[in-house]
Amino acid sequence: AIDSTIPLQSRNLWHKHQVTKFENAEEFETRFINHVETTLARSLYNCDDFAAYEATSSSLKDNLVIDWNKTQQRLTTKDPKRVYYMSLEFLMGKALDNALINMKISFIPKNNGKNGDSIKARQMIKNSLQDLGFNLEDLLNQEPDAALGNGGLGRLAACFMDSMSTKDIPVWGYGLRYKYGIFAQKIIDGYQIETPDYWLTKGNPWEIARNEIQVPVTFYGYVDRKDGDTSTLNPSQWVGGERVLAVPFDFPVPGFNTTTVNNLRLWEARPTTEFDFAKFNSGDYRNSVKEQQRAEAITACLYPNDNFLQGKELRLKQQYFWCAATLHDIVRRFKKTQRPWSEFPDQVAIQLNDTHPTLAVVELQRILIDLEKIEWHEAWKIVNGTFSYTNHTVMQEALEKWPISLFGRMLPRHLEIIYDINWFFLNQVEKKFPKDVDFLSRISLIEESSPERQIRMAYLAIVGSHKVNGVAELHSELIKTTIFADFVKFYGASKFINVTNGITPRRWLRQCNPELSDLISGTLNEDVKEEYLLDLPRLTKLQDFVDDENFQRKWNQVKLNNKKRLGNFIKQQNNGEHIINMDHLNDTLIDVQVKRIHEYKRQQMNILGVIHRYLSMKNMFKQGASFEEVEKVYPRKVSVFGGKSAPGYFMAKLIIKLINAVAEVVNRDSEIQDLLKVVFISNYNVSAAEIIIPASDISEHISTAGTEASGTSNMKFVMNGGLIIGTVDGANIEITREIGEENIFLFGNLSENVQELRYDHQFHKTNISDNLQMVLHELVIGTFSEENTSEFKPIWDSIVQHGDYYLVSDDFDSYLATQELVDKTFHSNRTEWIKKSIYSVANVGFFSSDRCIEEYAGTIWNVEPLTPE
Ligand code: B1H
Ligand code: IMP
Repeated sequence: AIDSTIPLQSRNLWHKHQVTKFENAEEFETRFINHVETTLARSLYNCDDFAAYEATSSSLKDNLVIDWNKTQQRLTTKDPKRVYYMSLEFLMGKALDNALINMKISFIPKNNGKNGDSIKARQMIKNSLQDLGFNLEDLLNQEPDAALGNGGLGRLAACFMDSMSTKDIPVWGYGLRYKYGIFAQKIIDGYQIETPDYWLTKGNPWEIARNEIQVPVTFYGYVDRKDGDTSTLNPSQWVGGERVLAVPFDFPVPGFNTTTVNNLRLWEARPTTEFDFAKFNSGDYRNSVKEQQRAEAITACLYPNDNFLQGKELRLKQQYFWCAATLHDIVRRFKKTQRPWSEFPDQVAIQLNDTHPTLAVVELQRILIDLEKIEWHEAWKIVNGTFSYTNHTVMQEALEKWPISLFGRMLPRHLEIIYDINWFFLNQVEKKFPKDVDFLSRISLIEESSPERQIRMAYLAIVGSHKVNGVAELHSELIKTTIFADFVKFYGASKFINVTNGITPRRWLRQCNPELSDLISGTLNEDVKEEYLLDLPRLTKLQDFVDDENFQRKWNQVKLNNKKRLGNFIKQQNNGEHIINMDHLNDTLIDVQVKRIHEYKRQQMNILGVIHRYLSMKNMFKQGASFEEVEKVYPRKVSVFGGKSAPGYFMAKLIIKLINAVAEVVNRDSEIQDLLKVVFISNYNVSAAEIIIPASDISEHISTAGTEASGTSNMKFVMNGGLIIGTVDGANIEITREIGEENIFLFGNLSENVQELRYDHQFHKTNISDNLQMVLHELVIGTFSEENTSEFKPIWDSIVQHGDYYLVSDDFDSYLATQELVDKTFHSNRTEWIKKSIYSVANVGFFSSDRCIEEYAGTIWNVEPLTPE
């Protein structure tokens, strides 16, 4: 075969033996046993749960790969415009259950299936596994989470991949295949301890290693220019020093109820050279493998920071490695079509998920001018038409900047190109705003800071893109008026748009909450097809059932069952001991705050609120109140926390310790009994979220106004029938608009007041209310830190002494008042509560990531679905 395609005369044979998908139980069972015997080299005598998980996954993957091939062939033949979604994080979670749910098959049942009868793929496989001697749920638990991300940003990328496949959008996701994902969190003596997450220990049946593809990537070195050629605008040769190889691993991403299967391509770094035998033989063992390890280090670890820039050299190396390999692949694919370069932006849309992939802008410009010899401005027009950038945060400490010296050493040619981009850009600015030196220096891609000049990656991303978007309405307004205001002044406002985030209802309703989704599909008469999962606004029909008592009862029962599931999960984490009273679940308010631990997300305010409740209860007891009397004022409540702190984030780690210390005191207080419990769930991740979220009665989204760009778990909780307490921030605002303000508990200062309040704190002492005073006092007398009374002093300091940047003192009293209202609503009028819950779910449709993807496709990418025939 020439050119790796099969000659025409041989193709009939290929077609005759075409590989087919399994389409019923028997075929699945055959495939399963096949994989056990051949892929795994095992048999019915040594097939444990893990082997069965692998065989099931491999069987399903076979089906997906067949559709994957068809999807890719269709793309090659039709050659429509494709989207490339570049993200350094993809928090995919588990793949098996998701594949079972998304697979487009309604099978004929195995026994006495009547004509027209059908059964969903998941149920069929569950039954088959039962017959083969396995329990599906146990097999699902065998799979480690693919946790290649920190939090919202990474999970958003995963939801988008699901929606793009579901909506038949031609997309390739590109990222890195970290050997270690986000660390696993252990809590020891109340402190967070990080342990490595080596998720590939037992292999990964969901990936396809493309060992035969090896893309060389270089770093460091110097720029070689012909004698006398001084212009950096002319084609120049970058002679790299260090050289590594990028090898892709492909992950099929199935859509729901479609045969479109898109690709997520994650790169792994490999050494180019064999290890050095000479050094090895001379006894220099350590240095003999050094170069190899240096290469492998590039994709070894995910950086575990959320909303924070660490600025390490290895991180920049990761970014360039990934951008170079990805651009190489995209350009190769484009060149296969032999179209003229001017058509590149009509064929390729590259979305930058935050500034992490901004080097791709520079790399494409370099490819065009240095390798393809295209004139600078022509090249830049192509680049600008190709890229678009999503901003996810306005927090200063998260905005990427790279020191010139580090950058220039690693990527000398790229630095020249950035200077040239900046030069042309500032020229245009100067033309529009002549002689405004201050403006020029503010808007420059280079920050003239001490000790050293830095490249502002967000500015580079803006200049290199044709569209910039924020992730919720308030956030998109804020970027226009604060961090990017100068760019709005220069470009006008139309370059900056909003696309409010969304989540996939397949994972965040169907998969995590089977009982609720069954109740919904039954009620909507969509038992088999579950069309609402493709068209979430259909949920509004649930409004017709808000007053139906029978429906309300069922709705409440589902929540109760999910609370039981959570109770058992917590028991498991606590070595079999129940913290929660399982007999009282229906009248226990489960209050949840699970997300990355960050001062701006204000877990500290939550735990201070818990302490306030505890102290008030103790006071009542002290004054002679009976248990029943206390219960009347402070009915049963469990405060659930969960989340990881960045390993180097002192305050976040201290907040974790405080939560655990409070839990320690409260949970063993015999007077309080089960009226109040505090639980810190360790190692919060996607799989834990799937258990926690469906169980919550109320969840907390209480960031300082203006700091949380969007939040996406707020949407997940609402989708699962939980109410929320929140500040007027991020997507909380649009959630309020969609579900109605009577169905959400909002409190606190508005973002337009934040600046002024912070300013005030700088000049006047923080105004501490009596409530807050009472709580803070306990922090510094050692109520929760007997051994080291000053342990929590830094939390006290940050509020009282250091200007209370996150405005806990300004919001605390209204937070407490709102909590009181929550209690009252839950305990004194449960029917009202249930109605709010139903009403909220009925109106959550807007937050499907399908809607989001349609907005991106229409307003930014200009791509259309490629529907399978
Ligand atoms: C979000 C990040 C982030 N915003 C830097 N920014 C990172 C920034 O490793 N880094 O350097 C990692 C992550 N993550 C989150 O994005 C926002 O805080 C959420 O509000 C938002 O919902 C989410 C998705 O848009
Ligand atoms: P790539 O775009 O070259 O990376 O190819 C991606 C996938 O598209 C391949 O693995 C094939 O499944 C499919 N593909 C590539 N080239 C062809 C072709 O010429 N005909 C049909 N399918 C193709």
